[in-house]
Amino acid sequence: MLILFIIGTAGSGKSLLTAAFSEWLKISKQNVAVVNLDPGVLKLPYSPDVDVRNYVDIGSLMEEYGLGPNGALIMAADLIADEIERISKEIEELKSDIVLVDTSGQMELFAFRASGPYIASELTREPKAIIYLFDCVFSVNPLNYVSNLFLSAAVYNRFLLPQVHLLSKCDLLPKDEVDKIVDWSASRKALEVSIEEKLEGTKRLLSRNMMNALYQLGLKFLLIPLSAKTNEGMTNFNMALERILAGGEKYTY
Ligand SMILES: Nc1nc2c(ncn2[C@@H]2O[C@H](COP(=O)(O)OP(=O)(O)OP(=O)(O)O)[C@@H](O)[C@H]2O)c(=O)[nH]1
Ligand SMILES: [Mg+2]
Repeated sequence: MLILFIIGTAGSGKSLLTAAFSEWLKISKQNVAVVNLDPGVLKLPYSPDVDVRNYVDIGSLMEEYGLGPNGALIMAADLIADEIERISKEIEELKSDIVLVDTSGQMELFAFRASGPYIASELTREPKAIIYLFDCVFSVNPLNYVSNLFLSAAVYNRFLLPQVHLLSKCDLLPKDEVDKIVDWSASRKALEVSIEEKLEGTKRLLSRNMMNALYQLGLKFLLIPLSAKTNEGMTNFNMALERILAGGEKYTY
């Protein structure tokens, strides 16, 4: 069993990717299960095999403790951590080869609070990886792109798990724009040129320094463009997973 946590900024396409990739895997005859780890979601584009909303209810937390939606989500994350054994058991009983875990829109809850990494490490003893989503539309500006790189580096530092980076919603941009963002992820020079071209003043200086800091950390994030609407990039994504996580083998062993 391989557990994949889908993480990304709010609205970056985590839930739709979970839906589309699980369907894609089913067509490829893989034994896949889907877990919803977002307690605040009202409607999902898939039917989860395991749903955290069966363990915690945001509405009653808000009412009972007089919390706003974010306060309730923070409390919910701690309550999920308390239920982790039962949730793990439910996942293990599915006996799937690959499990997609859709996480909360409030990424900082999962990535930066103590409960997130605790949940990730305690959710079964199976091998795990992170799928980090860069929203294509948001990443088209080099400053946003570099800021998102920082977020993904922060996630990496928290989890220290293999991490695959996707450029989500790639159907929303012309191909040359998508290619340019992928180039930034592959070549420092390409990113540097765009920072010089597209930014000025403090933004240029900051972006350049942030980029240099990231390169100093030695973290390299090659982006795979992907669309959950057209399924473009699914094969590349799947190949990257097999390469990184199963040494080139299928997940079904
Ligand atoms: N065109 C296009 N739209 C997409 C794609 N993926 C997601 N969307 C749209 O983007 C919006 C957000 O998608 P979600 O899958 O709900 O994103 P999310 O990251 O789960 O959002 P939160 O859980 O609220 O943070 C929805 O309107 C989706 O239909 C894609 O690949 N292409
Ligand atoms: Mg979602």
